[in-house]
Amino acid sequence: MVMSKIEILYTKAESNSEFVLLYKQPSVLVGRTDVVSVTPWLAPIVWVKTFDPTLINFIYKQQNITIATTVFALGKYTRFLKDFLESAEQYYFVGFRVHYYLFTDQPEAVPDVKLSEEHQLTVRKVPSMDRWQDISMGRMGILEKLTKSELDNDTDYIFCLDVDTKFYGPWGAETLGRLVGVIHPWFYDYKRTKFQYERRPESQAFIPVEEGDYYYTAAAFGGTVQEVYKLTKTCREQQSIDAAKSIEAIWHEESHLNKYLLYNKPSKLLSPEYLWRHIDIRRKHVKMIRLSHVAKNNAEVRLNN
Ligand code: UD2
Repeated sequence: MVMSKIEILYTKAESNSEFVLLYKQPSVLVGRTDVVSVTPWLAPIVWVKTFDPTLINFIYKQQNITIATTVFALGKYTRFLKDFLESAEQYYFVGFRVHYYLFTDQPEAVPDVKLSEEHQLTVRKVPSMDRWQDISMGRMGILEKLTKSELDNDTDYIFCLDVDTKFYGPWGAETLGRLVGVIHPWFYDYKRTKFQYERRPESQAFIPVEEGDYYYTAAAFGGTVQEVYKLTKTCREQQSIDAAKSIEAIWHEESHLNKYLLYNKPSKLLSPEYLWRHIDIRRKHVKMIRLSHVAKNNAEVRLNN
């Protein structure tokens, strides 16, 4: 049989009435070589053309999974919700069960976006806060509570995403894993000594200059519900210890996330395709932009500076 494009055929074989699965043969010799697609601890780093999306989505489809997805929009950040949700409906886990949990201080400002049949949205009201840093860090405690006991029983995986983002390409089952980190779009080609980890030993987020694997973004992370519970609980606890000592890590919860992922290695890493700088910025290794930050004027959109 000649296949003009990669396709999955799930049919009854004529010979023995067993089901067969047909798709392009994988190769051990031919594949993408311009980027590294595995970590030193053998976790995949996901880039376009290192996997077959049709095949992966097909495999996970059999498992009837649900993916919780959290997003926070407080203060003026509610303005990002429309683009975020509309673009997610176009590209994010299309055909899979997704339950968005949207945390906001203004439920009345949540736009009415038409969701596909498999996707649902729950809006949860949270108190307003005065400092954007507290909003950003406070997410860890709210996510800890959510993942501990407040999710639907059938939830398998969860992703936690920044709201000032927009999808431009498919984000599917290739991103699923036990503990998933996303490589930060600004630092992926930096030496570890230049990563903006917290360098003050007094902080719980401290990472010595000679340590570090990658610099991960806090704008997107995920995994199984149990793993994300452990991650968010630890980060919340570490932030509280710092607060009691009047220390705030350089990049807030992102610094604590980086500390956690250094000593609790992610089982899968997503390349900067999965959280890019801006749709108009291009770099040769990033051949597809799936989710990107949108431009924002921090001074105008934040409550404080
Ligand atoms: C970086 C991180 C972000 C977070 C922050 C902490 C990247 C790409 N992003 O982004 O994840 O770690 O640094 O320093 O690494 N929010 C509101 N209302 C506000 C302020 C924030 O809802 O008034 C929420 C919202 O979901 C937003 C998130 O908090 O997406 C992070 O805030 P940010 O996007 O302003 O942080 P930023 O761009 O410095």
